[in-house]
Amino acid sequence: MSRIPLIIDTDTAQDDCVALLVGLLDPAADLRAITMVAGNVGFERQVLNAHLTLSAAGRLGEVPIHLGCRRPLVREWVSAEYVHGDGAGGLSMDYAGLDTHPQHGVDALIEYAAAAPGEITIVCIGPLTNIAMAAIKDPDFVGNVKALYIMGGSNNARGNITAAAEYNFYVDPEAAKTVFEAGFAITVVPWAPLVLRDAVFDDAQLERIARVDTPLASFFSRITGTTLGFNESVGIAGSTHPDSLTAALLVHPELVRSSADYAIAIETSSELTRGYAAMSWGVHGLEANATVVESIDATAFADYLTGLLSTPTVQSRPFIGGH
Ligand SMILES: [Ca+2]
Repeated sequence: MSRIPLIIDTDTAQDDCVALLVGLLDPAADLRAITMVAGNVGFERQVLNAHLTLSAAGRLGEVPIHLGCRRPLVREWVSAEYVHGDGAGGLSMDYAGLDTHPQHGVDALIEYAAAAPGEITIVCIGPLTNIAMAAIKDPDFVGNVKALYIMGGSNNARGNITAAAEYNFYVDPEAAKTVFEAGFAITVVPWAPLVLRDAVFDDAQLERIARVDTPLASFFSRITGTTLGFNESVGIAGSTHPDSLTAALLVHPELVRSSADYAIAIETSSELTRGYAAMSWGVHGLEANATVVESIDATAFADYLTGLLSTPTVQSRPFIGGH
């Protein structure tokens, strides 16, 4: 079986961790590196969450973590800590001796892509700052990357951080605009309606995972548990899995039921609709620049993640903390 080479560009909290598990544990995935971008929770916290996830997968120290941009291109960083807490459900471990890679995340993206032109796909599950910076810094970057799988925006549907905008594009709209105008081959996994309809795990599904008697399933239950109260407060009945879905669709495109080409543009000048992704579906005379996933096999996706979490692993280091 040929494995799919990928890099995950992440603001590691909650479902980002699950997306990392897809890259780390799916036999069809060849996760070459993790690059960190400012997003969900504090930057250093995100790095710890990545280490925790590598440990949960029994792969601590095996995949390099490169630190990327610590704030958006133009704007002040906007936290989502009110949603995610620390992003790891209060888990901790002994971090002694754990290092991140000395090379900057933007340079790492450029180098990995240049070393294997046309082969590497980047799964982008945070604000697009690092990707925009790489495209600005190296004119060959766009051509060297095989594809971007981007979690962001909504397809003519509601946002999350505002009525108009989804968090990743809202935090760094200038970066998102740069990326969508750069000429990458892009697949988009939008927040709504796709994730809200097809990638929410309700109580029954979460209980099914909790019954999977593996350390990974316990890790999953712990890190997703913290957002359930917040989700309920905003009318979402369960845990949301936008980031793990994005990684899963790269590795298992058969999960996609329908997708279509769109012309996507990002709003950067309005405060009211900051970060809004206008997704034009082909009737406005605009040139398409992305494929948008419109529906997936939700049952197969839930089965896939449940199966992944059934993987027997031995944690690299034991977790400290717990209920
Ligand atoms: Ca994320």
